[in-house]
Amino acid sequence: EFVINLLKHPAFLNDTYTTRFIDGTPELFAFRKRRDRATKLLIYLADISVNGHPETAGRPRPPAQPRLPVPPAPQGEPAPGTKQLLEEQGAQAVADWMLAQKRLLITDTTMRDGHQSLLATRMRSFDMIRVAPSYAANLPQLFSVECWGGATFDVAYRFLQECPWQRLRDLRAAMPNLMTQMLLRASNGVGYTNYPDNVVRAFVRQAAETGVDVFRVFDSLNWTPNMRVAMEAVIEAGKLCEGTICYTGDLLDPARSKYDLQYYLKMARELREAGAHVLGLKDMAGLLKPASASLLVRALKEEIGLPVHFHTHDTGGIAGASILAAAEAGVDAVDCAMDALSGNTSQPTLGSVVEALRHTDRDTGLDIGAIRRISNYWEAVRAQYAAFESGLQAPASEVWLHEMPGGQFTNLKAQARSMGLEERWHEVAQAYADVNRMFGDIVKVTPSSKVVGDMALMMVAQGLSPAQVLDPATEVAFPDSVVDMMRGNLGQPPGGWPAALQKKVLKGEPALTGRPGASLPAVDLEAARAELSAELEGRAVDDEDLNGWLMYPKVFLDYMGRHRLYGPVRVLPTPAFFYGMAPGEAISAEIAPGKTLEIQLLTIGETDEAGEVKVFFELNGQPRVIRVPNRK
Ligand code: BTN
Ligand code: 3PY
Ligand code: ZN
Repeated sequence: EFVINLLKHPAFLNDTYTTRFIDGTPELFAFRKRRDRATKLLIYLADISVNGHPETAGRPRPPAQPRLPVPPAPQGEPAPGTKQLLEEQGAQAVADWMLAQKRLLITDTTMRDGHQSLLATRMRSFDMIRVAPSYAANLPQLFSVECWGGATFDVAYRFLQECPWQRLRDLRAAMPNLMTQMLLRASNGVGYTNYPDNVVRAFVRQAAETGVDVFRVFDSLNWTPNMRVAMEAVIEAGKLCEGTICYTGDLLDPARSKYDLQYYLKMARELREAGAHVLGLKDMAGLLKPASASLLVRALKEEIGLPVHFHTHDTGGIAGASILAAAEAGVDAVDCAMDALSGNTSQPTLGSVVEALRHTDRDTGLDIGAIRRISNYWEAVRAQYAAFESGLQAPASEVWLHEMPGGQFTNLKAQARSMGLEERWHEVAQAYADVNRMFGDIVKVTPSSKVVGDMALMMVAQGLSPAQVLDPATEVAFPDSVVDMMRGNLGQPPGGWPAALQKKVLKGEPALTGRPGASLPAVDLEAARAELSAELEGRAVDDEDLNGWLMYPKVFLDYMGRHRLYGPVRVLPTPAFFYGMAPGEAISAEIAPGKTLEIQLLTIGETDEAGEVKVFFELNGQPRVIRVPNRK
């Protein structure tokens, strides 16, 4: 039986402060008032039903008669899995066990990279937590479930109005036999720039305590000195440290010799020396072709001796072949996404990899029927997120031109759309490739990929050619992120930054060549806690909130402000959260274990002279009227 901790912050009933967000809304909300959680949810539902959700306006809508997502029934109690091995014997034992397996081990990425790469990271905890018990009971042979980190952390606070820590805690509890996995950007934490060492350490400690078992640690420039603080913290916490190589370039192309086999082997040795239990091979853009996968995996297995865990994206349409080549070459584990959230910029198709290896010596041992039933659930979930689909219709070999990470592709496309550049997408792709060359051919993965994307969009928007950017006589207003990276604030690429461009960007200012964390002063964590508590008008600040605020101060405070106003919106079903309710519609929302609200929207009134609308509900059988401003 799984107790899902649905309410982490019951103390929020104590309503005493307002925020910038509320400042931006009409007078109705501009006074301080104590309201109970149910009323807050009704205010949210009334507001969205009248005004729509800002994120779904003008976007495609789910089908009118959608199939409801019903998670498959858990078949019996969850059998012991990798989580028990980790708890009972430790991280090294997990690595040894991996090496001893004949079968190909599989990580399911649906709850992290799958939706990050297909649905702009917008999947809500509600849809994950419901199916997690089915994973535990029906797929106990999974190596791990990637469900945290990367972009999910700030998107949870920023766009989904939910606490990422609570998501982790709830998933952890619902899958007691499976290792949870996160993506950690080393010194960049789950953010976009380097943080002080003690902030990185505190974050890792908290993530381990709240529920992460496997940490995939990478650096956006493949600079191992910048990975050690995070890796050491993982090891100290007793969790599995996957020291990770990001793959870029083309292993077999003599013209791209910067990233040749020796480059990867050298990095792998450094990661082993830094204490990695497992070697991650992260092909974030999906560039590793089958023949290269075979060569690289074989070499890493022979020379390094650590288990190898391969991650790729199907943007070019042949990543399944790379997975099978890697499996043939002896890779220990691979990442796949459940069928309904796989393919294109996401991971290769989990069920198809399982089928391809059935009755071979790398048979995964996973139950294909269980996979299909879970995928059917995800298919119905995905339909509810129609607003966040990228519109990408097919895989494309263009990925080998631009080399954009799968997790960035749809995002950059949305950014291009918002700048009116969607029709010029192929120019953006070419500019992205040009910027990479100007920057010296770098690893492009968050956050370095964002810098390249910012620069590419700027060049297309302003009609700047690479020659103009490089010309010392042409004035160029570089994006802040470019200046920051050239200052050395993300660390050093192999061979340093191209000197002439760096000089132009920095206008003669000096650049850092050491590790940023070595010169960033440590944050006094208790003073920070006191400062945050003061910002929250004296509310007690726990370690999770403190770590959230240290990563994203403004995003966190905005989240807290909205939480005060709207309450625990994460308990709302996804269609109600994104589209509100239609007259006559009814939903249930479990605001605490065993405490369920039955909410029916009866009618929406006319807008009065004050510009307000009365929305009539029935809450647990009792009539309730909520007034909200009509902002349309
Ligand atoms: C977001 O910040 O976009 C997600 C949280 C929900 C914000 C609510 S939706 C109704 C109201 N109108 C807005 O523009 N924002 C809030
Ligand atoms: C992230 O850092 O969010 C990524 O997915 C990188 O691939
Ligand atoms: Zn990825």
